[in-house]
Amino acid sequence: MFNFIKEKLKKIYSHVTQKLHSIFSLKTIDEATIQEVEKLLITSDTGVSVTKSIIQDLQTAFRNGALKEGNDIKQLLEQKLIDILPQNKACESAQIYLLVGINGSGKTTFAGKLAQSFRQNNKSCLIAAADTFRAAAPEQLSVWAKQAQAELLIGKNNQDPASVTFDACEQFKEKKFDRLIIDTAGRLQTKVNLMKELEKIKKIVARQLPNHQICTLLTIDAMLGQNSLEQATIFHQATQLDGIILTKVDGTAKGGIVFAITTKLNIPVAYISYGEHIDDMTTFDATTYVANLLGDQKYQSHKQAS
Ligand SMILES: Nc1nc2c(ncn2[C@@H]2O[C@H](COP(=O)(O)OP(=O)(O)OP(=O)(O)O)[C@@H](O)[C@H]2O)c(=O)[nH]1
Ligand SMILES: [Mg+2]
Repeated sequence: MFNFIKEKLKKIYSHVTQKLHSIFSLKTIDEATIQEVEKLLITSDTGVSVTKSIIQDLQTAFRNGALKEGNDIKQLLEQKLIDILPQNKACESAQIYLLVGINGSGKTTFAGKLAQSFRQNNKSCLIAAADTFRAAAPEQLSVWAKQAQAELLIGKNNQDPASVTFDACEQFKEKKFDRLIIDTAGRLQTKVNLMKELEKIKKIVARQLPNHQICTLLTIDAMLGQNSLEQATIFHQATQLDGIILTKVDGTAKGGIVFAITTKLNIPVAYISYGEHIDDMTTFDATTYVANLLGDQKYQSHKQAS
């Protein structure tokens, strides 16, 4: 079933990019062309208010004679999309990374990828398995930790996640690690007690490691589109997010959600996660992201490439 949805999304993706490309190659354009762009932006989940503002700018430029052909639309659209995105300065000097998000949004996978990127930068890393809820979670994390050559701290079955975090902070200090990644259990934003648990984890870190910057990152599954806006809003209220990790960017047309989230909540996208290989991640760069969205470039999974 899931594969069916995935395939369907891939089809929408290629439909959007194909349509955009045919618009960009037009030698003459009219108001209807701009309406077509509007439809495609909405399809890719860019959101109504962002789309409206972009379309107004395109219409004004068209009426002033500044847009003559498809390529002019492309240039302006590209620039507008890049300008909307806030600069990615999230977590530049953080040592502690707290990963939060709904079930299955890609936290554990990203924990492995992040640890790998630290290793590549010669930073020693401890990963805390603060998901003590799902029995298979530590095992899954240990596979990633092994690959990234990171140390892993596993809590006891049903140990309070805040208590695992406490132990991790102690070990982090004692063994003088450079980075600490805390992987938490997936939770629905509507579960108040589970959201409070995140607050508790943050308090422990702030108390145990007061001189270290903590970066709270929310994993957003790019395939979920507009639903993610509500998730981000509530997680932000509960935990004061520093950045978004957009996951599963491989093969979806729903990447437009980034514009809706960043404009509404003013939280930067910090990372892009785009596959199941440990190297399938990158820090967010607006120009590359927009090129990817418009189909000029594709985040290439290392798995497919090898
Ligand atoms: N294609 C693709 N799949 C991904 C990506 N990130 C994660 N996945 C897959 O999505 C599924 C869920 O990923 P997890 O990392 O376990 O997600 P989680 O947020 O830790 O899940 P819970 O701990 O259950 O809340 C797994 O099958 C992953 O292989 C990605 O960037 N691209
Ligand atoms: Mg997990």
